[in-house]
Amino acid sequence: MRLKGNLMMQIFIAFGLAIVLGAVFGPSIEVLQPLGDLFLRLIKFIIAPLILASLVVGIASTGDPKQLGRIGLKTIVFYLATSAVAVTIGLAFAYLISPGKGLTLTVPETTAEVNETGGVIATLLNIIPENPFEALATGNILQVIFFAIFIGLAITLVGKPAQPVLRFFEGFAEVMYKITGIIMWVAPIGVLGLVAPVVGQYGVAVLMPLLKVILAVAIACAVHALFVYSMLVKRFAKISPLKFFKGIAPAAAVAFSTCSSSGTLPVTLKNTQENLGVSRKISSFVLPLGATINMDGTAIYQGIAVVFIAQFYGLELSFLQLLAVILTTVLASIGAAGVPGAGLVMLAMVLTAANMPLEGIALIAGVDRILDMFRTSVNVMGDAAGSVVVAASEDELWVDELAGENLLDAMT
Ligand code: DAS
Repeated sequence: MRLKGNLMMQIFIAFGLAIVLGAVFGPSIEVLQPLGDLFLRLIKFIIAPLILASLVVGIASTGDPKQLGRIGLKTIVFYLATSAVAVTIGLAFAYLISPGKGLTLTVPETTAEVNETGGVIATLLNIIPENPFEALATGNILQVIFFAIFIGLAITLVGKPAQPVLRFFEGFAEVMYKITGIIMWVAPIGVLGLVAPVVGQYGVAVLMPLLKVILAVAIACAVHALFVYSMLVKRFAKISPLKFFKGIAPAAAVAFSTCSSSGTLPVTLKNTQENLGVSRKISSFVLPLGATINMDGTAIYQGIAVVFIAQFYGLELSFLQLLAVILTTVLASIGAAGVPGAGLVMLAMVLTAANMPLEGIALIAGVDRILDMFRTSVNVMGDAAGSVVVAASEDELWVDELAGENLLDAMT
């Protein structure tokens, strides 16, 4: 079942309704929260089996280790490069808008549990699962990817005797895609249940002092997506930016509502395959990797948050400190998981690396959920742009064939 335009329309109507209900009923609108939690749990429960099945099939369909290495390298280079550009855009907008200048804020107690995310080495080692079934049970995306790659490669090495195993995973993947399609019917209700309580909780009084930060993050995210991704998909995949953004809109909307790149994965997989023509092999490898190690929106947020905190405390950031911010942000995004609030935890690492006061986190933690909506949306669009560009470079982008179908679809 294709994500038809009317589903997108329903999601946008749900957004509008959520904002109105949140503004009118305030915090009491949190009665809708269970609808959001229901949707979030539904898409989370299919992530691990969906990635396992689609990635095993994807790898086994060629199982060429050389191609796999090439795809992996292209993916990682694309993600690190766009994250470095993103944090630089964030820093630029922070100096342009100066959200921290002349602000008087009572610094609330630091409520955010700022536990360190592992370093890069620990993160890379942690990719190898000690128990693959535990990785599936706990939804450890990177470990599931590792497990799936090994199974896929081993199926090709074993050859004919392993065909029943491949057939099983092919059927399992079809079943998981069908379940994803069914769950997407709940998306509009889920969006309503996730967004309305957030709007109801943040009265204007809370938002006003930090409105400049929210605007800085929103504008920088929009500029990054509209310029960087448009240029990349047009230049390297010959896809029109309008088609790209229209194709990935459902996933961006789910990311905005759930604040979880990993949670949005089933929708990102579906959108890139069905609307943008990315092959299952490329999408099921590049997207789960991106949901974990690629966070352009978060990188933008780090740049803005660091400058905001420096300005609030009247600190001047040296060039070396800015360089430390860029490097730590790019590396820290590898270690951060695609879950709500990951960026706030990363901010602790970035502030420490830039020798800045950790208390600054308390200044911005209050509106983190709103900032997380923008950054997660861009994270997911960045993952999708990566899958489109890598697929095009591997000649596995079938957008032309899709064009006819989409046209037909549009006419029905
Ligand atoms: N919510 C995170 C994600 O899912 C991003 C962040 O917290 O910065 O990508």
